[in-house]
Amino acid sequence: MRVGRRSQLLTAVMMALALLALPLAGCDGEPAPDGQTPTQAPTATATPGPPTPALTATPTPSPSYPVPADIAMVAIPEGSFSMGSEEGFGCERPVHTVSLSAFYLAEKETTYAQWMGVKGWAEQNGYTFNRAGHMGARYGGDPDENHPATEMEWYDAVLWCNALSEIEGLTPVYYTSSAKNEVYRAGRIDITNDCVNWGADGYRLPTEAEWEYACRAGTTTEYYFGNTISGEDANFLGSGDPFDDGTTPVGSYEPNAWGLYDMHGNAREWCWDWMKWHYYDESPVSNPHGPLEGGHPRAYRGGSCGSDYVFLRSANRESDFAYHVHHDRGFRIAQSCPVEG
Ligand SMILES: [Ca+2]
Ligand SMILES: [Ca+2]
Repeated sequence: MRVGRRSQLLTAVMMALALLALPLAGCDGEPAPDGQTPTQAPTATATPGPPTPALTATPTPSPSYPVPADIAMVAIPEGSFSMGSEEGFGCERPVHTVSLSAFYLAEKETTYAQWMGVKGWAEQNGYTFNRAGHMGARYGGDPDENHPATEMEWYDAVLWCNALSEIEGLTPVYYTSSAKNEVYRAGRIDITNDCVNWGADGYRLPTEAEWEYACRAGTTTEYYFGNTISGEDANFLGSGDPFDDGTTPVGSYEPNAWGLYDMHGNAREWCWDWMKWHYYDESPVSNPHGPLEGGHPRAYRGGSCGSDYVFLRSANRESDFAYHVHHDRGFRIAQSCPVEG
């Protein structure tokens, strides 16, 4: 009898361990954020400990996210605006005129559900991401899949744009070299402006100029709703929302005049440009794409749920190395308009 009961126990333990190992298999090869290695499942020959709830608990399967059917894009009109601020940090000066062609910008930050849907397809189709990404901010509240995706490198945001382009049968924007004969699908490549097909109909990150122009939506004040900010306007550090210092679901606050949500706060947003402190001294007037030479961190905009409100200003510029992740940094996508003629 004792042998029989022990055999039954071992069988149950092995079945439970096999079930436990399933989610790990689904994460095969994905480094966890911050370089953590997923915990290895114990082997079936390990000495079984006392019976645990795992023997009877129903394992939660890894959620499967479909490819997003439609990501709402807002048509941003061509026009000129005064970029920068004389009141802000030195990198925001001088205020200078910039003219932009019409383009599209995503109505909202990329959500975790969208991130996972595209990434899942991409990993079955030749893409390799550097990070897994994360559901909302790591600190504060209890985020769900409608929170912004966070914890992706700049490289990953660019790869994701290319993957979405390929899903939709559009021409990818980013290539591994200036020859533009190989679509950028893996790794960390410090692609330059001449590796970009700016006229392609695929998805891309906005430039800093596009981002600020779209955020302002015709306003010249510090924020698109005026010169002061409250917790009613946006999600920033200490703003009083239910998620405390974490992200809120995308689109939780009033949009700007052009219908764009969360341009101030929630997730910080990667832009295309290399961040050069004095770039505004040399920026071209028409469709600036940032410095031509590398060796700079990449720009991101808008501040976040973890930012003091001063970092949410329309003109505020921040930057980080392309291989870094931040617990409340994500992105939103842009798309060039077809060039007529
Ligand atoms: Ca907040
Ligand atoms: Ca944002």
